[in-house]
Order: sequence, then structure tokens, then C-alpha cells
Amino acid sequence: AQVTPVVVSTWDHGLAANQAAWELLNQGGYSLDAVEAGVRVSEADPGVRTVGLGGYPDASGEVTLDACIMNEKMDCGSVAFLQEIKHPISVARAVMERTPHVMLVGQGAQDFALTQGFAKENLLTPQAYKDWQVWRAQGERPKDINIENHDTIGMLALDKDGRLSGACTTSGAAYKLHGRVGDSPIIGAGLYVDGAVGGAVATGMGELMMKTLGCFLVVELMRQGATPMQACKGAVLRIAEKLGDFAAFQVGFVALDCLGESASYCIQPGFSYARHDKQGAILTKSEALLG
Ligand code: SD4
Repeated sequence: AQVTPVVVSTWDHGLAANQAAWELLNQGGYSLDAVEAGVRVSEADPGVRTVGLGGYPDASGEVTLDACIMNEKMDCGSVAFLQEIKHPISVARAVMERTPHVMLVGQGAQDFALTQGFAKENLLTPQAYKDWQVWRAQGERPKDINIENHDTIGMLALDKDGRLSGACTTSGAAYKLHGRVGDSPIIGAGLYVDGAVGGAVATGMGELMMKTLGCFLVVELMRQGATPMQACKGAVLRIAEKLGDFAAFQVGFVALDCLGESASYCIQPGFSYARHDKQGAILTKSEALLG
């Protein structure tokens, strides 16, 4: 059945990413192509400090990237702890389409990317290096993701043929321990899509989504009849109920159901999500548990 295309994504920089995705959706393109093209905008933007080029390095000063992608048929691909490749989302898609596997990590993921024609490049910008040096000189511990320290992009799109896809890509928590992998490349934690129900993406302190399999939970709640808003709220409430220290962190979920309805919910005020459909682009301030 024909439906009205729509794309949603996390944070203010989601507006620019959505624009690229919308151009494909509006021409009748596939939602998988749209989410890949959309998040590549954030990956390439050195001003987006938690994604791809220009992203915060880990504690040892290396930029390590996590990403995953999923379509309406449960096909998915993921990379984690990937270094020196500017578009991890496209490597994740190559894992999905060109291997029998779901996830590749570290050196193996980079080796695979090189065989697929991706180029190795330095992703640590002079600004990110300077910030890391300041952080190191102060002897600080890895940053918690609370209110100001985040901007992972997660994106969900529904195309005119009713196909739902999602993508998520990040450099992860700033100054994380070397080797740390967050929720963003974990199917069910940072992203989940069921083409017959809806999809969810997450941003914030990944450990909280990993402990609760947050995006899977959002989609399962929608399967049971929850609206996208009720489902996002349900996953945040699960975190609040189970994880004693939740109030110190930020987590935000965005959900899109297979009819095109979307919503978000988060722990701390300050999260927003971007939506683009035939009515145009809007940025919506998310309701927050502690708001
Ligand atoms: C992580 N969830 O690695 C990611 C970070 C993030 O906005 O969302 N930043 O935990």
C-alpha cells in the first residue's frame, strides 16, 4: 500500500541529515538508501562532535566509531570499534549486503572496509585533538553523557511503499575507555526496526540502553498497541525503574510506527528530534521524565 513518506532523526543536526534523506524519499526512493544518505551528512560534518569526522576521541586519543543499519525485512549490519573510516554506516550496510554476518569489529571491520573500496583517513580534527589534550591535562575521567555531551545520529524512515528502515552512527561517549563499544551498533539497543510495527533509535548514555535493550523494548511496546509516545516513555520508565543511577544520565528515544506517526521521550530536558515529511521540516522538543 502507498503511504506518505517520512523521516525522523535525533537532535538539531538531524534537520540537515533529514533533508538529504527526504530528497530520496520524495523521489520515491527506498528508505534504506534514505537513512544511509541521511546519516552520512552527520558523519562527514566535523561540527557534529559525536559522529564520524570530528567526533570526540577515546581516552587514548583515537576516534573509534560504532554504527548499524536495519531494513524492513530484518536484514541488518553493524560495525563497532572501527577506526579511520569516514562512513561507518556504509560499512555496516556492506556487512549486511555482502557478508553472511551481522557485525564486524575493530581491525577486522577496517580490513573488510578496505577490501570494499573504503579509504583510510584521519578523522581526528585539530579541534578534537586540542579538546582531548585539554581533557587529558586536567586528568579527568571519561565524560558521563548527561545534558551537554552527545549528538549521536539515529534515523528512521518510511518510504512511499511502506518500507521502514533505520540507521545509527556515532563516535560514542567522549573520552571513553579504549575499546569501549556502546549501544549504537547493537541491534535492539541503539536501533531496532520491525517493518510490520515500527522502529526506534536511541541517543545518550549507551550503557543504559544496553542493559535494557531499549530500542527493542520500544518496538515491542508498539507491537502490543502502544503509541510511539507511550512506547518511548515505557522504555525510559523501564530504565528509571531498573537502573538506580539513571538520573545522572541522558537517554532519548525516537520512535516511528509503520503508519508514519512519530514521538520521542527522554530522561533529561534538552533533547529534541527532527522530522521531515511532505509538510516540511520540524524540530520538536522532547518531553522528559525529569522535565
Ligand atoms: C554511546 N549512545 O556510545 C552513544 C552516545 C550518544 O549522543 O548517543 N551520544 O553511548
